[in-house]
Amino acid sequence: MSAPRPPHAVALTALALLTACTEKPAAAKSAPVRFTLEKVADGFDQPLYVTHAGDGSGRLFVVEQTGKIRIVQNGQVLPRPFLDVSDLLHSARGEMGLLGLAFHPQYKENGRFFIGYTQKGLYDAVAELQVDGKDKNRADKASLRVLLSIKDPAGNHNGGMLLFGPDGYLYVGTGDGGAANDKFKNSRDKSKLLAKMLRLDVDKQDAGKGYAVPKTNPFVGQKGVAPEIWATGLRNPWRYSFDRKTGDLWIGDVGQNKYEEIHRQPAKSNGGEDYGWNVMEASHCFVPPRGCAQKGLEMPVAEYDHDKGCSVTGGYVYRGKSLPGLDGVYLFGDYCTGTVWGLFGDLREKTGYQMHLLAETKMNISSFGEDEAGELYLTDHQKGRVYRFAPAPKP
Ligand SMILES: [Ca+2]
Ligand SMILES: [Ca+2]
Repeated sequence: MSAPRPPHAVALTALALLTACTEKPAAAKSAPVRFTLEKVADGFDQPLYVTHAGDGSGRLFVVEQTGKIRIVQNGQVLPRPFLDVSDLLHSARGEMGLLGLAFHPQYKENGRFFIGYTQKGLYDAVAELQVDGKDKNRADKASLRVLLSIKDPAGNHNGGMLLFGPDGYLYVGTGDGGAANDKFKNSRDKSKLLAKMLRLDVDKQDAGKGYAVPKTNPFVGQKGVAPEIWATGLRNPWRYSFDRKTGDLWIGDVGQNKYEEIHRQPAKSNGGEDYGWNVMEASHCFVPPRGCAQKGLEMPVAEYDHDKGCSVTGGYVYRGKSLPGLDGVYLFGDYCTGTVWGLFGDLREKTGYQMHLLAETKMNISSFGEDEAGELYLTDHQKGRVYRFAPAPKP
């Protein structure tokens, strides 16, 4: 997420019909993909994530940057928030605030969930909480326990996304600290937890830590390397997701001056990838601007330049039922322009995807999200709304 856009962003048209324009459709996806963005709920205060608890309740949980988690049940926003941690935030301005939420894979049985936020004193924090024992629509705030707290040198690039992988481990994306150009030199430094994807076991605890390091993490045992690291060379992996069918990890990494990028990590990866920052910005040399050392760096699978946006919001490979034309398509968007793109083709191949424009929403797309059934949503940060990708009405 980058600087918020001015509040005059154009509203979606009344019909809200966004017919996908697949200019050169891939052979397997030759039919035009028609969908609409259906408003699910509004009145949120800077929403930046929407997810579900995986407990069969059908509830949606909407994260507000200013510190509350709200529940949408049967189309209604419950009056009382699930949680309010606004008093724990360093700030909710710019890129700081309550930034992430992940429910434990066994949430239904154990009531455990995790939040990512900018903690007082400017730390990037991960905390665990429990649901209230008597009220499933309330968290027990007194249960809050900080697992991880990383001192952050600047107010931007704070990561914040939390996500459980198919392996049951928690993936924690961290920004490079902030300012610009990786000024704080975190991206190339494997002794630092910033500018990384971390992988934690939250079902165990190592001595002196709020979590355990999985023994299969790629740098375990290497001198001078933080064993929490799963992958390196990220600038601000603001939103990422696992394909619920293949287990591939898709990372939207926010760029600096010129390029926004998407990385795909195959499900069979053992970790240790270097996603390039700050040697490269997307597939272009950054330090130095020409002739940079590219050996061993992973290239993005998709990118766009700043003529088309300013800050990528990573999305999801669509695996829902309501839009068969989008099955297996990776959707993502831009925070500033509200553009939504899709990657079509065989996404398990290394290259050869076709990137197509799907919609020009004019929204400030702060996140995409899924419900339990795999239906896809997005959050409009400035207007405070949550939308669902739904079939378009018959013409
Ligand atoms: Ca920062
Ligand atoms: Ca990269």
